[in-house]
Amino acid sequence: MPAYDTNNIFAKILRGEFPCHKVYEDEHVLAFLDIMPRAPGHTLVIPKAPARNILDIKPDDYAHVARGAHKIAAAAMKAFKADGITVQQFNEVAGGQVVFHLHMHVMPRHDGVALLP
Ligand code: IU
Repeated sequence: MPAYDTNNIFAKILRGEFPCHKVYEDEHVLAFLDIMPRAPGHTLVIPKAPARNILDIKPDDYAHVARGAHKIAAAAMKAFKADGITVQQFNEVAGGQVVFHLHMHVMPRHDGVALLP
């Protein structure tokens, strides 16, 4: 597996070198709106720790991301009057990953409404 690339776009967002629409931040994670949302309120939760994906991250750092997604899911249910939430996380090219800083997708869902491709 390739090494973590400190110039990936989410690393730049963490360093404040690239803008994002921030939804939540604490000591361990940052959450921001996806620029190509697959559903209204589609949010990405990323660790502040430099980790390429689940194959690279320390278990405690992954737990921080899961905790962040848990918070965002509850808030998004209310904010978007959602009927459900989809949480997704892709790893390596074969696993559908495009940006190589670990991120969890949190997508509010509504009955009968499909995710955008
Ligand atoms: P992935 O398959 O989980 O790695 O997809 C990356 C996601 O990051 C995808 O949903 C993009 O719309 C999203 N994204 C973003 O929010 N901001 C960016 O500057 C870039 C990608 I590049």
